[in-house]
Amino acid sequence: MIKIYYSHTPFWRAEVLRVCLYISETPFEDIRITRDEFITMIKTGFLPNGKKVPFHQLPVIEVDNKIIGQTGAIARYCGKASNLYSNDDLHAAKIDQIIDAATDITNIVSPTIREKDEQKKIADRLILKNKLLPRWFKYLEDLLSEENSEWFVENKMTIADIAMWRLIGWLKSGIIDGIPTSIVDDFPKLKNIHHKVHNHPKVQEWMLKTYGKEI
Ligand SMILES: N[C@@H](CCC(=O)N[C@@H](CS)C(=O)NCC(=O)O)C(=O)O
Repeated sequence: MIKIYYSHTPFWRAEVLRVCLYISETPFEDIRITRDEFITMIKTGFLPNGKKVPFHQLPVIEVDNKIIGQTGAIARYCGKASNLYSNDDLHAAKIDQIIDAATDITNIVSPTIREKDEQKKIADRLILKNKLLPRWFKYLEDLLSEENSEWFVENKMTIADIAMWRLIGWLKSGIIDGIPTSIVDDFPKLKNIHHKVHNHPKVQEWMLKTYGKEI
């Protein structure tokens, strides 16, 4: 059985793994790491159960006693197990580019979360809000227009849509100071993907069961 190790948060990197397995009713163990355990893991590279984490980062999955890291790689593994990836190489690459875009977007937002200088944080968030996020959202919106579908790939929901659902959900949640809840409002196709995944009955069931509320 696949084991997923991550903090008790619905961040997209882990949530794409959990939710695709949950939707497809593929059994998995959802192991939540405490903050102290996470900090220890970063320092030592070991999980509380003594397993070695390859890049001192989470999420990781464990399969047949092997720990594997890197969100893209493990999202694909779980996507294949869930039948929410693709057997077609071109479709698979199109899914991959969305997962990699989610990583790129995360990588422009995360430094502003770690920023200690309040003035710089405010300035960086303004650039995110006015320039960088709209730019990335436009790229994604254009891909959706070209695909002529409500989904990123193959006219069906895949891990690409699930990853973007949670990434967008995070960005428009209002918890990132300076990033308004309206941040995707000018991108209707992207907004629709969030809406559709969000309202998937199994996703609703997952959120209520796991977090006691919609996220
Ligand atoms: N390249 C990794 C990055 C994962 C990552 O940055 N994870 C964060 C938590 S969301 C982490 O473990 N940070 C600790 C660190 O990098 O020291 C991936 O794609 O999975």
